[in-house]
Amino acid sequence: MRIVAAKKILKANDQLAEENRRKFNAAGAFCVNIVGSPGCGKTTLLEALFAQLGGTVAPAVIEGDIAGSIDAERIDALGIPVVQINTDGACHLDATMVQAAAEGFDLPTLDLLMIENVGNLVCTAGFDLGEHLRIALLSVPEGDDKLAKYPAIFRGSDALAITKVDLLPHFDFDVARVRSDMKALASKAKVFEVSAKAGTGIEEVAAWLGERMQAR
Ligand SMILES: Nc1nc2c(ncn2[C@@H]2O[C@H](COP(=O)(O)OP(=O)(O)OP(=O)(O)O)[C@@H](O)[C@H]2O)c(=O)[nH]1
Ligand SMILES: [Mg+2]
Repeated sequence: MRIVAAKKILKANDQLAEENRRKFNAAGAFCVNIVGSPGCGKTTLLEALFAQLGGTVAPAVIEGDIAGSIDAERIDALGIPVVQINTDGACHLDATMVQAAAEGFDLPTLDLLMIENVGNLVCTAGFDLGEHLRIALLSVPEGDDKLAKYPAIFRGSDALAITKVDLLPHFDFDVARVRSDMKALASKAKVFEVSAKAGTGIEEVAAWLGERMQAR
């Protein structure tokens, strides 16, 4: 009985996610769902990407956090429209939350809507938000075994950004293992090696994002 109820919730979420996607398509806004563990570098990557993209796109951000507005304040400081969602304990965003948050934007004026999901490698995997792309982040300090241990989130992603690669000299992190695990889980996904601190790999992510926006 409980399993049926959970399936119903997921089905309702999928329907709403499709509705969100239709709205984003109609408005010409490309939507990206950024997922990864707490502290893996999601907001820092967003900041670096926006610096790289400069004025070439009109972006906006939906920030998902259990509490507070720290990340939204960081995006607001860049002069980029942002809506903060507080999930009050829920460990992931869902399509209903994104629908409500998107009402805070004038969608037709946007090219790129970035959603920073709640930091979580498990629960975020099951919830389509209506995005066009999902980018998963794995930071070097988390360890190179995470794709093997938390496969779902990586399997459904269009790209993997290995973040904080400036820290590689300090950790036993095998990049080749992560690349090979990602190939097994999502053979078509792009893999980037990124350091927002050192500014490496950001250009490649921005270029790929631009290509995917053009291709849609
Ligand atoms: N060394 C290094 N540190 C980084 C890099 N990117 C982010 N950090 C640090 O990692 C910490 C967390 O970064 P955030 O961008 O806030 O991480 P987040 O994934 O948005 O965190 P939550 O939203 O809380 O889940 C901060 O102390 C950053 O300065 C990087 O490329 N290299
Ligand atoms: Mg963040």
